[in-house]
Amino acid sequence: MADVLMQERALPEVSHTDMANAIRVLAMDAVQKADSGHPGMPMGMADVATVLFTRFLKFDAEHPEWPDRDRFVLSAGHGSMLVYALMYLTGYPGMDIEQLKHFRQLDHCTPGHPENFVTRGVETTAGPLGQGLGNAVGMALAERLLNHRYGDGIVDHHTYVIAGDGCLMEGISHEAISLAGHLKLGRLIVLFDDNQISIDGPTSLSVSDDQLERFRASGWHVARVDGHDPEAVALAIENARNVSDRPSMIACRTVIGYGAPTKAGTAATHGSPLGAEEISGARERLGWRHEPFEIPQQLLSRWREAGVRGRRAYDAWNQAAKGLDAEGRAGLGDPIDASVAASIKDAIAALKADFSRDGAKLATRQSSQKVLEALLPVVPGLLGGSADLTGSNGTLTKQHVMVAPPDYAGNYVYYGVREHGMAAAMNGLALHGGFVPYGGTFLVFSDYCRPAIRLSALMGRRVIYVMTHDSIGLGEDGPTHQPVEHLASLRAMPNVNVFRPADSVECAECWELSLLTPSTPAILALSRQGLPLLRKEPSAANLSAKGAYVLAEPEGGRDVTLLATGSEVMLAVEAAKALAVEGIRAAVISMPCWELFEAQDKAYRDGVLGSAPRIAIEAGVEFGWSRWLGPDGVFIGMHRFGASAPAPELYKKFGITADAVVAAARELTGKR
Ligand SMILES: Cc1ncc(C[n+]2csc(CCOP(=O)(O)OP(=O)(O)O)c2C)c(N)n1
Repeated sequence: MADVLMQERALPEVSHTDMANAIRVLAMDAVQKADSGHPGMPMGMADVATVLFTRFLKFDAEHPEWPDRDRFVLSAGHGSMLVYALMYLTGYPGMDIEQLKHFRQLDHCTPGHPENFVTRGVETTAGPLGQGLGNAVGMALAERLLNHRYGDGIVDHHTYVIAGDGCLMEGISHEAISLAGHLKLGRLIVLFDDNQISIDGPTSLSVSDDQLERFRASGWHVARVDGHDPEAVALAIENARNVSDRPSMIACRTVIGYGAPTKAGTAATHGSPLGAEEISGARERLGWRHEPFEIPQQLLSRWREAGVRGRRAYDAWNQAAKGLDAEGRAGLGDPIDASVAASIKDAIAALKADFSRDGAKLATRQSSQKVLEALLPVVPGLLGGSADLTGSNGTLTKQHVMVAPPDYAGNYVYYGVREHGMAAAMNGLALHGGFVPYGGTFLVFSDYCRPAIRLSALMGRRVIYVMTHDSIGLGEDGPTHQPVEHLASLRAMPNVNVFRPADSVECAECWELSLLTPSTPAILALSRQGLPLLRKEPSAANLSAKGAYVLAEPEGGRDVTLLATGSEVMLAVEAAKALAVEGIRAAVISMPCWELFEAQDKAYRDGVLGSAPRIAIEAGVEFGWSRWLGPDGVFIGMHRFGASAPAPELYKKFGITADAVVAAARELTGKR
């Protein structure tokens, strides 16, 4: 190995190996300086990455937001130094050598794992293994859908992924691979870092899959190459690019920590600094005579040339894009520009008036479907779907067309029973630009989406989770399907708006808020069972926008305040009426979104909550309610898992009734 490296170094011209070695030394030196990190993977995949970035990847380092760039996803995010080294070498804005010297340090753009919201040019946040692969499926799907809408002149790019053994061991990889194969995503190319090592040691300790057969079985084109043979890697990528009807996976056999004299090929290089002695030995083996963080000018120039390789394509694209109108341009980025936002508001206002006039009792999942009927014509970027619960979730409308590869004319994805894959793909769709993805499943299965929901939140992406069957109110399916802790657990996650509308009008308002909040994902927790219309007075204002509001205020001051969300607001209304007969003055507060309420100023919150004793009603667990109830409040809800029975019986059995609220109010106010 060293002989070959030395021989190439002797050539006057900058060789492939010199270029790859630049990545290797930057990775090992940065990890050493940080005293933490993962040098092995970048050192092992340096050859593959060099081939990709110098010969294939369509990008212009100076313009990381170019909509028609190839997407590069490092799913094996622990190898983040690979991306940072590539970005520095090719000349991405802001990625100077100081950033590499401050790898993993506060206020620098080189965090431990790649974060798209920290580092300009990083496509996605990757760290939880397999998520990047799942995102890439969404990105590659977005490309095909936009290609259909815009044509090759505007949208024509590939999505490349580097995934490791860990990514492929994760369950999500199955869903992602299966979905990509089904969707025939021919522009998706996965470079598998087949180094046969993970943290615990050789992968033979824990996995015996034939990965090539596995991908092949899901309809992929597959190949195996020596990941240190640049020509073989190049040929494999070339071949993969020529396969248009299937995604491709290239298993690149590599040596983890390539170049390290004693640790190469072992788990010791995976996640720890190599140490001064090993690094000096690696320098020797690689024939690298330069100081840490010093890249010789000639070599840096060659890399910078790679960074501008795409300039002509970039210029040509800009020329072609001049033909696009404002709507066309918006359709490649955030599809909700000011004019679409205005149309959304108009459509929602009209629909709310209809709902109020009509007065129908509807499950909020049905209201949501009606909202979608109204929204689809005004938001061309809305991309619907469900994880095999289309009819139950109400996610499909008459205006939807199924995405049916190789025809990408559609706007509805049958994600199949792949909740996790759906959620990760939706992140990719949202990251790519051009789409506002929404996808349905039962609220209880938000657990199956949770790692991806967390990344929607962390990355600040507008992904809308349509989660129906939101409580024991789903009835006979029983406790496995009845979420009780889910609202609380989702509310615990930062930067997620958990909406639980009480009726059709609130449902429309919550959809509007979900769409008009670009940096926060939304969970729409919707009922299976019919709910009466509570907002009978038409109001143009979006009352849900403040998260909670006074739905009914008694005359002459409050004796008690009833707080409720979703299907339990009607119980609060009923109880308030019964209490009024007894002379107990109860206010009803609807709280469709705690997060938005929390964001209001104290005066507003205090005004809504009032100073009277409080009762909260929600068919979920109490966890979290204490912040609104105060020390003396009473919670009426679930204290255990549910049961299988018709919904009205369950509400009775678990004591979530207007009568129970009335009794609690009498007790609390001392008025019996
Ligand atoms: C979901 C998840 N589980 C666990 C980890 C911790 N982790 C980081 S890297 C890694 C091993 C990955 O092995 P491999 O993909 O072969 O990477 P390599 O050793 O080749 O760098 C693990 C378990 C993680 N990042 N994400």
